[in-house]
Amino acid sequence: MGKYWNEEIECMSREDMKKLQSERLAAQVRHVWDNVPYYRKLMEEKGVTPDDVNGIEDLYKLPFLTKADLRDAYPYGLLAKPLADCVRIQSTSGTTGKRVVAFYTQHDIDLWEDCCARAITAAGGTKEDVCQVCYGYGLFTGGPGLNGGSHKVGCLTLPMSSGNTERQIQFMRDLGSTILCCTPSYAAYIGETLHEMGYGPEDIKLKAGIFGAEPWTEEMRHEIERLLGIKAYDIYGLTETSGPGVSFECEEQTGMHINEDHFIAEIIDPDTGEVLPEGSKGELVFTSITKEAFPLLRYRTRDICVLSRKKCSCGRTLVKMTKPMGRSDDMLIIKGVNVFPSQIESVLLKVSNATPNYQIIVDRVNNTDTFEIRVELSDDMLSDTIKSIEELERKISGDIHSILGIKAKIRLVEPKSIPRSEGKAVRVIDRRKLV
Ligand code: DLL
Repeated sequence: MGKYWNEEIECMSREDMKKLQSERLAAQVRHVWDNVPYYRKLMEEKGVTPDDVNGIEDLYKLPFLTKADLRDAYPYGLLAKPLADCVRIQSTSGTTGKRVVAFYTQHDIDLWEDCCARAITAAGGTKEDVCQVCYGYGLFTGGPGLNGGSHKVGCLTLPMSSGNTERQIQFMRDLGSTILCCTPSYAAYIGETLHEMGYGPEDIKLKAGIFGAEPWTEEMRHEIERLLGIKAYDIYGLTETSGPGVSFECEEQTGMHINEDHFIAEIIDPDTGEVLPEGSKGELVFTSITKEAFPLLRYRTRDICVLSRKKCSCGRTLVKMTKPMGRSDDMLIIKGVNVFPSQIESVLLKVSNATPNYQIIVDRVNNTDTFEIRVELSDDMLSDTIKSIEELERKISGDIHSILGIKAKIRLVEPKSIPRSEGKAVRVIDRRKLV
């Protein structure tokens, strides 16, 4: 096996790629028109039919799809295949409606895993490798996606999931793991723990890591590379478009190649929706042209980045995206989990004696996210015993954990102690420097 997983596609000429995308787009538009009443309605509202979309030059005619549409159509409204043909769901954290539930046929799983296999190959992976996957398994797409990609490449796959870091290191040493897949913050934590246990890069066989699902800086890349003695590659994706593997980094480490045979990328102005020329910074929009069960057209990711077609030294011709430079909505990614302030608000509103005055404070200490929620007590709670205040803290903490799957430190504070704002409330203080 060479340096590409699928050389024909990854190094395809622009002309051939456009032709392939155009054919697939036209077929995909017809597929959703025929099978998804929700799409048909959106298209009718915009006065466009499948006959109007013959190639990628017609893409702009299609309506955008947003998270709000996913919410409206939850859970089955965007399904384009009979449920009997679907074999899997994956999902993001969150309460009903905020949660994204994506459906896959076996064909969709194969394509997704193929995208992950490209990423692993680009990081130097072959069937000789031992690939330790420490992304979460379960509803989160990280574990299942990289696990499937690793199988395809033929690596010996260690389906570790996250947590129990000393055991991770023990397996890494005993089984000679050569590739590590996890969030960048967990990679840094594994690196620190390795050193705390008295080992260094010379005591492990790791050569590469494939890290994504959350923003990370070049400084963090260098730190992880130093701690673990590896080359660290970025990988990007989102549940809505299948999961990790929408784009991946090559050895040049200057952005992620988008798997354009499956996803057409556009950059738009987040305020006006206008399509921006190549090289502009704006919101990334994806159209999935090969997925059967949950094919999103012109899906607004809310991730802000830049696309580039500058020639890459790796030989791939797939367009590259920069690391996401921020979001055009208020979503935070804390410990790899997508968190909307409104999810926290909905928990507080259900808990009596807490007020909906709150502030989320996020920081990164030793490469690990910290997550604190300050909540104002109501006046009548002030006279309560410490015991009942502690109980309230525990209740909020438990509810947040069950919705988001991560723990927050809850601090109950005096009434009126959270600064009031004259405009939009400042709900989030993010002290991490991620870009
Ligand atoms: O995070 C899928 C994934 C798993 C990607 C494993 C890479 C590795 P979601 O939980 O739906 O899916 O979150 C998607 O995470 O819109 C970005 O804002 C952010 N994100 C994903 N990858 C990166 C990255 C998975 N490499 C959201 N750098 C996306 C920065 C990333 N942000």
